[in-house]
Amino acid sequence: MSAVPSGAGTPVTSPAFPDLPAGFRFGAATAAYQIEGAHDEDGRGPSIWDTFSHTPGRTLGGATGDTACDHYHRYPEDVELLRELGVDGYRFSIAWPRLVPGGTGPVNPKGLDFYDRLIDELLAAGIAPAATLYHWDLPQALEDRGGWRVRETAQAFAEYAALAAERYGDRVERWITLNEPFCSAFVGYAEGRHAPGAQEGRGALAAAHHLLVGHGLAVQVLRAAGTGQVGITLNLDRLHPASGRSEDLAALRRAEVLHNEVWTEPLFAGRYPAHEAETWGGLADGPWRRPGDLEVIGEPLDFVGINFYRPVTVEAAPHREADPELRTATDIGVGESNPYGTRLTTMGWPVVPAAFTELLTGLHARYPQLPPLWITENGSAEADSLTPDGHVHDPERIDYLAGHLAAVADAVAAGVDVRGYYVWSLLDNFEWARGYEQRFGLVHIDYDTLTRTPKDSYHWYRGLITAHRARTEEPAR
Ligand code: IFM
Repeated sequence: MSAVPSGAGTPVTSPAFPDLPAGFRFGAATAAYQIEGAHDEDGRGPSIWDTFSHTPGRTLGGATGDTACDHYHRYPEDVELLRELGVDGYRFSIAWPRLVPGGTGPVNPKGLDFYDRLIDELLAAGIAPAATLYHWDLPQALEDRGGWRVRETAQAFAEYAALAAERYGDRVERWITLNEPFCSAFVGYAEGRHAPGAQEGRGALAAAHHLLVGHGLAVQVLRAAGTGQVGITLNLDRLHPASGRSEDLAALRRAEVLHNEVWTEPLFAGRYPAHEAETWGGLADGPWRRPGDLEVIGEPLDFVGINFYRPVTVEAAPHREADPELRTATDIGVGESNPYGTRLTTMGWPVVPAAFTELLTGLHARYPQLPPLWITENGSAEADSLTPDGHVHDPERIDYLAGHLAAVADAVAAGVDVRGYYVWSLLDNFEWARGYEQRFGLVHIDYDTLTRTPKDSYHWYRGLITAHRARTEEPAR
């Protein structure tokens, strides 16, 4: 056990710090719609998440990102929190509708200025910026023209990427084209739990493909602009069958395609998944695929970002008979039970760090030529509250983070090249359809006053970073 000082001088007793290699980098992550607010300010256009969250019944309690954490106005305070935290890097996302309100066409100078200010503030604080170009906030105007169902959106994404690269390419260390395209395609267009709230099998598969094409085109323009490192962030899943029943094992095979191989096979092996026809029938090889697409999608990358939270249990689920196309994309159930017998976070997610090691080592074994990995998100939502002494005591989050960092260290020890880790999230924020009840932050947000209060986990993470540097620094000559 080690003890690190909290901000108020109270020692925070923590589990042992993980044994990560010298040069391993630590950071924190956020995303634009979840923290910025200022949804209609300074020329920002509407995104699909503005439309979705303003539609009654779509988000918990009707929550929207209109104000969120008001980061748009309070970013200097947030950068100061990052500086105090001692992180090497900060992963944020650029809001496409702030830069190009209509998705294509006129550019918004005030939107461009905002990220200039943020990036410069980060650099002045000695923090390396990592920018995600697409964290789910598609300009509504593009959705009105078909959204990710149509190829034009991939082209528009590349144009927006070129704009961002030209403006910020000299200062952003790491570029992430897409965040979790699984959610954009399948949660957004098949399940409908996320914006744009569609329930279409065909639309979801076309969206998955066009997201990948958009990614590849964006890599090309980022390279042409001579930017820093370029990669993509995937939320690959460590899947387990709910039982040994043949139906569940067949569902597991389909889920491997849906959750993982639909992304990894085109990106890292230059082919479509071998078992895709079993998963989607005739829809798998849809007309959205064109000759040459696999070459675009497979553009070489400098790194791959991995977001991990929990393992997933798969069980066969009843088909949705109403729509044969839809059922092909949604007939795989995520088990409700917790076969791991471990604690659940407030998201209802089982805490199983060993599954993280398994995911990383499994990926490495399957694609040995993979570029270095960065953990671009990992963290837990807990039932945090501000105590009368002005603190937020969150031992569960400290335990979660320590366990998952140790799991990363185990993967590194097993030969996986992992270069860094961004905790999700710097701030409590808008957790999409779950609104503001789920708190993932190292920093507590009072949504009435927007006051920021670092939690115990913030102080613990700061201590971990300091201890890591002290342990791994070269002795002075
Ligand atoms: O809040 C999200 C984030 O936007 C994407 N990855 C998962 C997080 C927690 O659900």
